[in-house]
Amino acid sequence: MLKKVPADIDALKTLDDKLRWLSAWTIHHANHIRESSDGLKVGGHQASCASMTAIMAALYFHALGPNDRVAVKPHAGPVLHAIHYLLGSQTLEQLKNFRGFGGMQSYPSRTKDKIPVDFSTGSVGLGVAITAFASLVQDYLTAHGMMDEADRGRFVALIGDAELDEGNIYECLIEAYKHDIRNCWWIVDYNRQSLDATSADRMFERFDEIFASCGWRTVELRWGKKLAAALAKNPDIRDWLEALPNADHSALLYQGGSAWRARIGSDLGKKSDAFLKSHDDEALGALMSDLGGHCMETLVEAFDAAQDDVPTLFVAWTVKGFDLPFAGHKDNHSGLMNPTQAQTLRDSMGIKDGEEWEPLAGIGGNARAGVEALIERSRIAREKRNRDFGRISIPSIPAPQGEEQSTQAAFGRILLDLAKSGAPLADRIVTTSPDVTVSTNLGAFVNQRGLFKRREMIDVFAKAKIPSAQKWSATNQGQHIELGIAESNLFLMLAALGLSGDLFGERLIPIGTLYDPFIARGLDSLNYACYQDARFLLVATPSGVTLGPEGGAHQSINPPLIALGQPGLRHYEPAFADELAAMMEEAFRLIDAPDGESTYLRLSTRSIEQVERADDRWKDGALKGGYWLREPGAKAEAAIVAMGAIMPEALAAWEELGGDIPGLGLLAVTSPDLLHRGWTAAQAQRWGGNREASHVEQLLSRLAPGAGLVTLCDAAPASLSWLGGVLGNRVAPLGVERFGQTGSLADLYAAYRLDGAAITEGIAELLLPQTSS
Ligand SMILES: Cc1ncc(C[n+]2csc(CCOP(=O)(O)OP(=O)(O)O)c2C)c(N)n1
Ligand SMILES: [Mg+2]
Repeated sequence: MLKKVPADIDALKTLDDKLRWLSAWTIHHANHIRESSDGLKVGGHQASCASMTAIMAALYFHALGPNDRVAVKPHAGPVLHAIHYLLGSQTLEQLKNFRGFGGMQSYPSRTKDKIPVDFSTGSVGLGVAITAFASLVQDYLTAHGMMDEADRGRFVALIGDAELDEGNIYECLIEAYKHDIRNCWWIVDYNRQSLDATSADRMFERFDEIFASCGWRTVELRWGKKLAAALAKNPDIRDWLEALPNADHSALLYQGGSAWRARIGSDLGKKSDAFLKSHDDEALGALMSDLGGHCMETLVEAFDAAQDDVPTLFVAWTVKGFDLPFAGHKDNHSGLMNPTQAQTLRDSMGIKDGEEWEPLAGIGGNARAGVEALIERSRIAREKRNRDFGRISIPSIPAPQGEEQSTQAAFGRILLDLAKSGAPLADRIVTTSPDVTVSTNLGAFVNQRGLFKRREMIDVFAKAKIPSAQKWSATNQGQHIELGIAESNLFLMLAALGLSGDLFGERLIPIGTLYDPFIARGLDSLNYACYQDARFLLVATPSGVTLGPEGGAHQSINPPLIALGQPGLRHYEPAFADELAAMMEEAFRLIDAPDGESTYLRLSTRSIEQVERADDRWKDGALKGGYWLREPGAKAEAAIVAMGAIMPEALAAWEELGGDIPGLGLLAVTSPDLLHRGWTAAQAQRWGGNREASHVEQLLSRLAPGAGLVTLCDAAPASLSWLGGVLGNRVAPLGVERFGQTGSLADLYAAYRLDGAAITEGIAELLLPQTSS
C-alpha cells in the first residue's frame, strides 16, 4: 500500500518550506496584489496552512500511495493546491485566482476545484467522518468482489485540533467501531489554537482514551528530534514544558527566544542555567518550535511505522503560523502578512523578487536535483478523473397492485420485488438506516439480501427458532448497512456510498431511510453529501400529521421547504403507488446520470384508495412536478392544488364542489421543488431568448386569468402557496403550521384545516365577493 522508498528527508524539508511559501504567497497575492473590484476582504488562512505544510509534505511526497484518499482540513486548502502546482496538476492561473470566480476554492471542493479533491471540506468535522464511512464502502466493495483487495487504499483525514469538538466525529467514531473499520489515519494538527483563541488543555488529556476505547491506535508526535534530545538531557525543562498550559505555550512561541529564556529562568531558577546558557535567543526560539508536526524525521518515522490497517490517530504538535511573523499569536487564525512581512519571508526562502511563483525558486545546487526527483516520484495517479456515468441499466419499475395502499408500504414492496428479480440494479443497491429499517419498510429487502458485516453475525432469534418476521443475520455479502440512531451518520454513509463510483470506480445505488422529521437532525451532513454531488435515494417516512396517533414530536412540517432550498436534491411526494414506482425508477436513473442528482421521497403510512388511470399521460407530468388529476374546464375560475397523503380529501372536495363551480380542476403536485426550479429557470432563460413556458406555467395557464387556488399539503403551507406568484393566481393556503398534536386522522385534519370543510372555506374565500370594510 505504501511506498517502501526510503525518505529523502532533506528534499522533504525543502518541500515543506516550499509549500509554506506557496500557500502563503497565494493568499497574499489574492489579498494584496490582485485587484479588488468590490473592496471586500478576500481572506485566507496563512497560519492554518503553515501549521500543516510539514505534515502534508510528508504525506504527499512520501507516505501516500496511489489508492489513498485524503480529506484536507478546510483552511489548509491552499497547501493542497500548492502540492498539485508542484506536481504539475494545478495551473498558475488557478493559484492566482484563489477565491476568485472560477478559481481555486477557499476550501477543497470535489466539484468546483480543478485539482483532484478526494473529499470536500469546509464545515468542520464532516470531512473527518466521511473518511471512516469511505473505508467501510471500500470493505463493502472488496467483500462483494467489485474491487480488488490489492487496490485498497487508506483514508486520511487532516484535522484541526478545535475541529475535534465537533460532535459528528464522535457519532462516527462509535459507528466506525461497530463496523470494525480500518485503513484510516486521522492526523490532528495540534496547534492548540481555534478560531477565537487557544484551545482547552483539559480536554486534550482525554482524547487518547476516547479513541483508544474505540479501537484506535493513538500516536503522539509531541517533540521534534532536536527538542526531544534536548529535553532528554534536561528532565526539569521537560517536566516544565509538559505542564505548560496551551495559552502560555502559544504566547511564548509568538514572543520567541528571549521570552522563553525569561520565563524558563523565572519558573525554574538555577535548575535551568546550564540549559539556557547553551543556547542563544535565536537558537532557543528555534529549539522550542521544534514540535513533532514540524519535524520531518519524526513524521516520516511515524507514518512508516503505521503500515498495518489499524485505524490510527496521530496527534502532531504544531505551531499555528509556523515560521510566519504571527506564529503562535492567539488572534492569527485569519492573520495576513503585510507586504513587508511577505517580502521578508520571501528573502528568507532565497526567492528573488519576481520569482515568487517559480515552483522551485530558491532551491539551488544539489538540493534541486533531490527535490525534482522526489516530485517526479510522487506523481501518484493524482489526476482528476472524469466521472463515469450511465453504466447501470435501470429496469422499469412496475407499480405494486392493490386498491388501497400507502406509499410507505408500496416502497417496501417495490424493493422486495427488485430484490427477488435478480436485476443487475438490485445487486448494486445498498440500503442503510439509523435503526429504523423495520419501521420504514426496508425490512423485506433486508430479509432477501441480508445485513452487511465484515464478520459474520448469526441471527440468534432465528437460530433458536423464535418466530420473527425479520431476519437479522449478517455476512460480508449482505446489502444492508445498519446504523445506530445518529442521522448525521446516515447522511455521511449515503455520501460515501454515493461517491463510490468516483472514489472506487464502481457505482452503488444507495438507499437510506429515516423518519421525515429527523432530516433536520443531520441537515448539514445532508447538505455536505449534496455539495459533493454524491448520488443516493433518501426515503423519509412517515411524514406530516398523517401519522395520526403516533404524531406529536414525530410530525414533520418543514422538510418540503428544506428540500425546496437544497441544491442537488430532488423532492418527490407521491400520493399513489404508481407515482412512487415512476419516481423510484427516475431516482435510480438520476443516480447514474451525468446531469443527475439525489432524490428525496417523502412518504406516508396512510393507506389510501388508488386512482384509476385511463392512460399513462399523467406520468410525464408527475415526474416534472405535477399533473391535472382532474382536468380543469376551459377558463376555470378555481382549482384545488394538493400534494401527497391528503389527496383523498382533495378528491372528495373536488367531487362535492364540482357541481357548484364549473370547470373546477384538481392539480396533483408531486414536486414543489421541481415546479419552482422550472419556473425560475424558464424566467432566466427568457432573457436569453428562449420563450418556452415552464411546466408549472403550462399547468396553471389552463385556468382563467386570476383564478383562485386552494393549496393543500400535510406540510408547511408555504410549500405550495408560492404557486400564486407564477401567473398571479389568488391563493387560499392550507397546511400545517403548528406543533404537534396526536389524534385520529379525522380529528387532526379538522384541527389543522386539512379537510373538506377547510377546502370549501378556501374556495369560498377566493370566489365569494369580498366584503368591503
Ligand atoms: C461547522 C463549522 N463551524 C464553524 C466553522 C468556522 N471555523 C472555521 S475554522 C475554525 C476553527 C478551526 O480551528 P482548528 O480546527 O484548530 O484549525 P486550525 O486553523 O487551528 O488549524 C472555525 C470555528 C466551520 N468552518 N465549520
Ligand atoms: Mg487549531
